[in-house]
Amino acid sequence: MRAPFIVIEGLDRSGKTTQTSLLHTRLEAEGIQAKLMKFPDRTTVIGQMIDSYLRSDSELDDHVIHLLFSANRWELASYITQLLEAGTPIICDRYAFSGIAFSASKGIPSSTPSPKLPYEWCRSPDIGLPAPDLVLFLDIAPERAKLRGGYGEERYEKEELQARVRGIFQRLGSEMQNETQRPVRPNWVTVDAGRERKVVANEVWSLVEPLVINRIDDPVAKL
Ligand code: T5A
Ligand code: NA
Repeated sequence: MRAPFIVIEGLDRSGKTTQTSLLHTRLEAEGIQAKLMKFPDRTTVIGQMIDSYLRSDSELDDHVIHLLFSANRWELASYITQLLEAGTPIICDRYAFSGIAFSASKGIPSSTPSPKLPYEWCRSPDIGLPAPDLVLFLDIAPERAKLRGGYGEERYEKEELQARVRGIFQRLGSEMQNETQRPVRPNWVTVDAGRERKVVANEVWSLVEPLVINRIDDPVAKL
């Protein structure tokens, strides 16, 4: 038996950091020490390059930044597996799904015939990473997210791009529910993130609690 790997995904300002931290506190209150993680992890050497790019302090080729986001996850891949096997649940704020959704959304406005980075290309660098046992997708309309604090400060926080990102997240979610040939099928649950913090937190808790209590029988799967 091992601990579960839970990922919280969503559009910018959907409340991922708010919800991962509420979940972490609730687990603590239940006497469960979970590990909180976040991608991008801006503290590593690769993370600092990502941070500078996101703040528009530096420019990078679209392929390069995509691979850096993935490399930033690979930096922590074996640590993730070790923690889970040692019995520590992981609550993770964004993961490979953000990587695919944001990069594959580049250059798809109606003016361009095809995306700059094909979807399948975007998926490949993350193949083999530890797979989460549950993905909670915090869904919110970009026009509502925009009304929340801090929106628009970083590179990708533009309504049109966010709408395309939402479409790719939805595609990822439905592929995960439908694909049978892939060895892993993380459970993908869409949560309405347009509601009050506490209401969202209660739904998140109801989905996470059984995994944490029952734990996981299978070894850590791979994306
Ligand atoms: N990215 C990321 C890639 O392109 N590739 C990748 O591989 C990865 C991992 C930075 C960018 O990087 C891209 C995606 C992003 O564009 P980030 O560091 O996770 O990613 O971004 P942050 O700026 O830290 O976080 P977000 O903008 O995504 O915000 P959150 O975490 O979703 O939202 P949160 O909790 O900070 O809340 C935002 C505001 O809303 C309020 C909060 O108080 C806060 O002011 N709020 C609510 N208001 C009303 N009702 C609620 N229910 C609310 N919940 C929160
Ligand atoms: Na965040």
